[in-house]
Order: sequence, then C-alpha cells, then structure tokens
Amino acid sequence: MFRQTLFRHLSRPLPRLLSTQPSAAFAPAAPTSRFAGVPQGPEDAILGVTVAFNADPNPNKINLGVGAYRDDVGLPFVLSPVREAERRIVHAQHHMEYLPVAGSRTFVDKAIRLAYGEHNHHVKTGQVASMQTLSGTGACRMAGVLIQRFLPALDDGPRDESPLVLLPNPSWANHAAIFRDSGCTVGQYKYYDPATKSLDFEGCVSSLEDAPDGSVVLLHACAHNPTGVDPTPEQWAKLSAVLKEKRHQPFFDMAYQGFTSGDMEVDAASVRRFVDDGHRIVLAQSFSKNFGLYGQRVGCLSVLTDSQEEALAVDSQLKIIARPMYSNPPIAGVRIVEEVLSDPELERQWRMEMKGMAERIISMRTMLKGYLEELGSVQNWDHITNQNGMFCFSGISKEQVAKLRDEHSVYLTENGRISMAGVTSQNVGYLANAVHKVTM
Ligand code: PLA
Repeated sequence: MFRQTLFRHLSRPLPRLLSTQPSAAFAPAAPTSRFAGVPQGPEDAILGVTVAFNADPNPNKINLGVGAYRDDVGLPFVLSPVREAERRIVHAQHHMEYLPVAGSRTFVDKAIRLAYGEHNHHVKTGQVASMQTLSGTGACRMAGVLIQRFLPALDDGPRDESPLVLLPNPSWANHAAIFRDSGCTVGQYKYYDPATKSLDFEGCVSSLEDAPDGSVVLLHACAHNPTGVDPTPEQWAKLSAVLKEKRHQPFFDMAYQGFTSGDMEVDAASVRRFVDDGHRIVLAQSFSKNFGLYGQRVGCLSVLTDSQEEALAVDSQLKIIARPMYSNPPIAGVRIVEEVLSDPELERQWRMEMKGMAERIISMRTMLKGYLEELGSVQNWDHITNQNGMFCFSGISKEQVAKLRDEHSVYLTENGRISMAGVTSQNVGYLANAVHKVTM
C-alpha cells in the first residue's frame, strides 16, 4: 500500500520551473474550494438596513430599521440598574464556568414569574417546562424544533405531515424562516388591514376558524411587530375562545413586554388571559428590549403542561435539542437580569426606566404626527399615535422607502415599518420633513 502511494507521487511530472513556456501554475486556477458554487444570498430584511446605514456618510442619516431603543440624543441606551448590576458582577469576580444545558435556573424562575405573574398555579406547582434561550429568536427556534418533533396529531396519534404554524399577516420577518428551518410548515392568518391601518379582527377570527383544527397559532403578546396593532382585551377573549374551540396550540412571542403600556404586568395580560382560560401555551420571552440587553442574548422558553412529570419530560427533550446545537447558553446577560430582579431597589428602578422608554416612544409618536400636520401633509397620520410599542407601520410604499433612503438618508425596512425607538426630539423634525416630501 505504502509502496503504491510512493510510486504515485514519484511518477507525477516535475514542475517545469526553468521552462520559458507559461506554466500551468500561472494559468487561471481551477476552483479548489468545495464552496465555490455557493450563491450570494441577500442581506437580511431588517439587519441589512443597518449594514446600508453604516455605509452612508451623511451626518444627518437616521436608522429606523432595527427595533433597538435609542435615548433622546440617538445613542444606544443602557438602563442604570443594568449598569449597576454589571458593576456589582464585575466586582464579585464570578467564575465563568459552563451553565447547565437549560441555563440558569434562577434566571428562568424570575423570567417565568414576570410573564405568568407571581401567583400562577402552574408555576408554583412545577408544571411549566422552561429553559434559558439565546434570546427571543432562540426561544422561537427551540419551540419550532420541539413542535416539529413532538406535537402530536389531534387524536394524540402520530402525525403524517409537518405541523402547521400560522403566523399573523404580516409578522416579524424572521418568524417564517425560524419555523420553516425548524421543519414546520408555515401558513398565515389575517391580521392587519392596510386600508384602515388597524386590526382586521373579523378576518383574523374567520381565518383562524377556517384553518385546520389543531394548528399552532403564533400570537404577539403585545406591541405587535411590525404593525403596532394589538387586539383589545375583548378581542383577546374572543381569540382565546376561537383557539379553544378549534383546539389550536397557542404560541406566544413576547419580545416587547412593557413597551405597549410601560407596565410589565399590563402587557402580560394576553398571556395570562389565555392561561386562565385553560390553554397550555408555549411562550417565547426576550429580554433584549425591556432590559436593553440586545447583544447579551437573554431569553426564555416555557411550555405550560398538565403535570410535573410532563414538564420534566418536556424539559428533558428541550435539553436534547439544545445540546448538539449550542451546548449551553451564555452566562453574562442572565447574571445581570438575576442581579436586577434580586434587589427590590434595582427592580423598582428598572420598571421605572422601562416605563420611561415606552413613554419616550409615545411622545415621539405625538411629535412626528404633529410635525407632519404642521408641514401641511394631506395624509391621515392618526395611525402613528394609534399604534403601540416600538414600531409604526407607516403605510409608506416600497418606492417611498427607497426615496427616503436615497434622497434623505432615512433608513426603514422595505415594508414601511418605522422603528419609533430610533426617533428622537433632535431628528423628528428632519424625519417628518423627509416623510412629507416623499408622500406629497
Ligand atoms: N420576536 C419578535 C416579534 C421580534 O420583533 C424580535 C426582534 C424577536 C422575537 C427576537 O429578538 P431577540 O432575539 O433579540 O430577543 N426583532 C427586532 C430585531 C428588534 C431583529 O429583527 O432581530 C426587529 O427589528 O424586528
């Protein structure tokens, strides 16, 4: 064997180093990489906006693409209790060992209490399967795989097909990719009416009624992304009844708890209503926005079950899903949340500053609408102040978005979504002027 290999090597022609003929070594190289055929993919619909924004030299440029909160001078904002927690953590000189696969138990316990409330029966009796996740995205992805692997057919028998996950139309741009990559089939239900720039509640109910029984229905707990349009408490009650009737599986994505009303408890009302109505919900929580921990990747997935045994079984499978994907989650961000939520004074400050963020966004809505009216815009801009949370679904067309970018260096996602969290009292006048010009 060795002799044969040696022979093959020796019998190769020697390179013609001294020859005057062009050598094969200088001819255009045949691709050697196995990835040479990989096609160029498009930039992400949301994060790609930041890439374009960063490349723009205009000093007046405004990034209203990604939903990242800015203070009133347009800078990234770190909440003061978060800074204080960080200081204490550095001072404590903690170890940096691995967390368990399911993450920090202390953090997860605090996270689920924030969502379900202090006195929830399921939480108190250990009937909630839960884990720390790579923020809200990771929670959705873990849920997608759990659903794909384990959601049974309605008669509890094996499924013939991949589970159907219904998203509101429209939804966060990443939802479809997350559930599709998890192996689920993605569908839509009616949600937003572009004519009224508000909820198409009748359409929503009827499309959920017409969907196959036992579908998974993704609901935005509050501050719907991208529309800023949430159901009223009465509408939530009706949706809860429809989902019950149809035996749909509710999946709540709660990425903006606190951003609709400024109050964490008020914004959890939809989730708590469904739980009180007896739904066994699946819930993804993100701490990116309400704690301002974007890059720390802090999130939680929970699954409400019927018993402790069931919760333990689901927990075990969540760990089996996570271990080969990323092994265990990061430790730094959860320590911050734990520190803040373990100190009543830091928690009080956090709730107050969280409310401050929500209020600043609301005041920017009023200012933007006011400026547009002052400029003499003939359009109706009531939806700017009627919509909730971080985003305004402006109704600005794709062509107008391109004009805003090319002529004014104002960056939004193509669907006309404005991240109100990036509007400040300094740039709102410039923004209103630009919006007015492209919508005249
Ligand atoms: N769910 C919804 C509805 C979201 O809008 C986002 C973030 C997430 C989950 C996930 O956020 P996380 O992983 O940071 O916790 N949406 C942003 C950012 C803010 C993004 O697209 O990644 C947005 O601009 O829409």
